[in-house]
Amino acid sequence: MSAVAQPRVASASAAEHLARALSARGVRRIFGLEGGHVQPLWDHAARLGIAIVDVRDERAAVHMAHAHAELTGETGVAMVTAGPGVTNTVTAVANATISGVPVVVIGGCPPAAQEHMGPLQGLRQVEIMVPITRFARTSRAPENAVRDLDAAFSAANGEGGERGASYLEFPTDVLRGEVPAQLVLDEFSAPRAARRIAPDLGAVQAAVQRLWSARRPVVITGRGARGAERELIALLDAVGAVYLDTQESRGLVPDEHAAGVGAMRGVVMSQADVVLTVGRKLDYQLGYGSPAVFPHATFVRIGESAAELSDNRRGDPEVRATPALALDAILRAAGGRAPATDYAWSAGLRAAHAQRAAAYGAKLASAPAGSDGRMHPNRIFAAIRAVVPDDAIAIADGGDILSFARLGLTQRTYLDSGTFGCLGVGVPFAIAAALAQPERTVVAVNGDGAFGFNAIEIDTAVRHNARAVFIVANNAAWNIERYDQIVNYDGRVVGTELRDSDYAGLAIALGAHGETVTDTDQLEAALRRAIENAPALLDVKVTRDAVSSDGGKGLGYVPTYQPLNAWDEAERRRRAGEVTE
Ligand SMILES: Cc1ncc(C[n+]2csc(CCOP(=O)(O)OP(=O)(O)O)c2C)c(N)n1
Ligand SMILES: [Mg+2]
Repeated sequence: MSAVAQPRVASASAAEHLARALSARGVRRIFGLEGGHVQPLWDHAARLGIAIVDVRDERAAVHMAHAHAELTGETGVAMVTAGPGVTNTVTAVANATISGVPVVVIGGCPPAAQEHMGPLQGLRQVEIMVPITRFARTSRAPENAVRDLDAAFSAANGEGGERGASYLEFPTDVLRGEVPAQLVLDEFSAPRAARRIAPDLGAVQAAVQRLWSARRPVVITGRGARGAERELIALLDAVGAVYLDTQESRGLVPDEHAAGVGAMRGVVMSQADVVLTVGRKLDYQLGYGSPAVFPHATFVRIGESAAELSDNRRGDPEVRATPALALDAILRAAGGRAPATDYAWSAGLRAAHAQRAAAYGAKLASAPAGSDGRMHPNRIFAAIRAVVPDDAIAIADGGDILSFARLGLTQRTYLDSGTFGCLGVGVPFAIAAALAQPERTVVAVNGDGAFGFNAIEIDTAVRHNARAVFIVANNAAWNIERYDQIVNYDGRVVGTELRDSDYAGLAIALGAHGETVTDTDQLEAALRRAIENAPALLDVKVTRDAVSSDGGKGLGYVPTYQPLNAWDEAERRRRAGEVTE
């Protein structure tokens, strides 16, 4: 076959090549805030029909790119201008990296001829971004711009490491630089298939040995397990293991599945003899895997990266692989082998779980008002259970309210403030969700404190017709912190009270539908109207008196060794040489 020369554009600016590369990669939407430094690329992206979601603060753009990536499986893309445009993204960039979500942030910076001369919006931005990204680079040669963009996408998607945010900046003169078409290789803008790492067979056999000889096996999943639903369920069935999900992997295994024992989390952790982690770090949410929290357990670990395989507790074995492939290989290697699982133990846990979960659900709708006469926050979740479909996208952000939401919301698609505890994600996450999947209902439950960070983005929701429902659980306080001051600092409440502001009025002023709800009887109807008239906000006046699970367990206090008081005490006993039972 003889090579046929393809017709090519003779030459174009780096900005035009970059816009084409983004389009060729399948990028259909960019979140950002304009500035002259990035305008050449902004303009070419728009000319190619890439939708630009223009926000009011760059942090929100990166939160939106994060949620977009979470919900679509694509790489989220944000574009921000030099200087404050870049520094405004820091919190959201760190959050994406800590959450392991692939986001590419494209920044601007001054032209080379002005470098070190005191230019407008000049700053050593890459140095700020290095510790909070997987990749941070200035692209200095126009002919390498598309290659650098490809490298940023690869790093964000975890090629050779963990997933997270990439930061790539272009000086404005580089964006304007002309690049002959033959210098831009197609391979740098070709979409890539998701990475798949096959397991080592020795490790697979060792995992079978461990799992099939366990008496009390527990499987715990994290973000890395997404995409392995089928294999995960098959393994749970084959081993008869019980299952704990975490917020990162919510919805992987349906609630009805016989392995689910989420309401018995503490008991399960204290009794397990073999714990299989799948794509999950043993971070603070899992007591760092400490023997104080898992006194009888050894660990088997499956994951693609070191962080999921060996943080805090070593696995025996550690199966480094894409979880779906590892689980599948384990199942094949086990064949029809009978597990040693104590089925009376797992059945007992399951029954106790079912009873607890049902009792919890039944109590939501009768949760008592506080001494201030305001409703219990759980009334919000009773109304959501009654009105919002299970296939909706649920989002939670805040302190106490996040703790209530984790138990109150039942939707399988769920996003929240995450391990970074990143207050402020609720509004931008909901907007990106509504834009990515306009056919689904999107409900975000926010504390009044958390809501404030990105409240102005309701303006963005209105301008882009992002039909999300924002619920503000308004207790006029940063309440989980206020509770900590009351309990642990002799009641000296300082800087944790807020105004009982009119958030419905705020939403209306920004062009959205807004209602204040003070009466529990009005909640369901108001929620229906909000869904109908979205974008919409419900300002629900809730009591400060309700103590959340996180608040009650000491999360706000920040104990020394562990995130929760009970685990911290167990850790102290372990350090003192006492035996934990
Ligand atoms: C950006 C940020 N600032 C501060 C905190 C500390 N913090 C955690 S929860 C919380 C209170 C949140 O208040 P609100 O959103 O109103 O929820 P509530 O506890 O009142 O339900 C604070 C200040 C944080 N996690 N993130
Ligand atoms: Mg509050």
